[in-house]
Amino acid sequence: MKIGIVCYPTFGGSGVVATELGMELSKRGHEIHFITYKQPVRLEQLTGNIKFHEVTVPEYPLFHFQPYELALSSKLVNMVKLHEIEVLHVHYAIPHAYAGYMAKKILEEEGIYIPMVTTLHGTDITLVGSHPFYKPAVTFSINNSDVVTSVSQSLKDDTLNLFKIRKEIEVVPNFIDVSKFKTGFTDCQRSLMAEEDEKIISHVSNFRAVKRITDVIKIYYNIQKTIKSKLIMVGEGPEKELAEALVQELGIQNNVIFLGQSNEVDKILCFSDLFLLPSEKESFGLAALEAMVNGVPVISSNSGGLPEVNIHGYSGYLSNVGDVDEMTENGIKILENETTLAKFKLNAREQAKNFDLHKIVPIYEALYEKAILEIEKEKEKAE
Ligand code: GMT
Repeated sequence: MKIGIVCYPTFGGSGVVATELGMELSKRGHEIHFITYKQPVRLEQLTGNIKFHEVTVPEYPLFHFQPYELALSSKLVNMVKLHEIEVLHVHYAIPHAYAGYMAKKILEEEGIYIPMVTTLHGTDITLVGSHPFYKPAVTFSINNSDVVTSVSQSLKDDTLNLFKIRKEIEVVPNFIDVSKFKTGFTDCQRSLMAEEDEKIISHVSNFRAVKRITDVIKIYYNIQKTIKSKLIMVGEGPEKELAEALVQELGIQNNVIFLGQSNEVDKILCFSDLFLLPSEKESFGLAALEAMVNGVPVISSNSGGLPEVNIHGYSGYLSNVGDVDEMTENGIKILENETTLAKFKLNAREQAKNFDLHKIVPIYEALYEKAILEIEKEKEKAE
């Protein structure tokens, strides 16, 4: 199949999932066209089978806001025609599903029928999408997609509660390439980060308020009173300065390392002993899955889709949002005993196997095939 993928090309989970999906689909023989404003960060290499088409928005002084959706719709129309793309897969409803729908309708005028698969990722529904400014457009785009998927049952439930949805929503969980982590990294240089008798605790996110990174610092502060350890913070975002200030205030600056944005998250996770994700909201928690596949147990909140990923008492523990004390206790429970830690590490990896890309990617392929067949019938009816 010739598949057009629209996503955010940045470090966010939705862009990562879209990129990994495109790369795997190309390995399975499909022709993939990424259509976005920048080459996705995890897109390792462009090949004969993976192409990147940049959406540019010409600056014009009259526009206070540059019309990205319009530029994206036009680019989609042009690329579908030029490369004979058969299906569009848009990740994140805003504004991708809206722009995709416009492209679909423009193409229809020319007798080209193309289905659009929309994947809902979380904040496009729970934080941004449900805002009155966007709600009518998001509702419309979801109802007018040919196929709608959500990355967890919890996100599906939220979507049905927040919007008037007529469309069936298929739950297709996020995934990870388990085989990539079979042997682990041989250059896992733990000694660069911590002393031999120290445990390593980590957190990876975009440091937005929803991630509650001050809770991460507080949990670590409490744990390090009992367990000799270091905290590695990976990412950039609006709450970073607040977290840095809290680290100073608590006097733990020698034990907390802010690494900034990294393309080598797996190298950090491979020597981590515990991963913290106390988010206010998390439709899935891809960061938790990335930790687990590296054999890192997860202390998380029980918000959104996290209970579908992290299993309480098995791959880690879950607590109510903001319950720093319980998260601390559970973290210590895992770290204080080497046998317990080894068991949780093993379990974390086992649990991650349920989300192996070889199980999930065929589900997307089947959805594309079904959508193409349906649109062909629609075209026949129209002719
Ligand atoms: O977590 C973020 O703020 C980024 C956001 C995104 O769209 O990139 O992540 C969302 O999508 C990820 C991939 O499906 C999920 O794993 C995250 O849980 C979800 N974030 C939230 O729901 C807050």
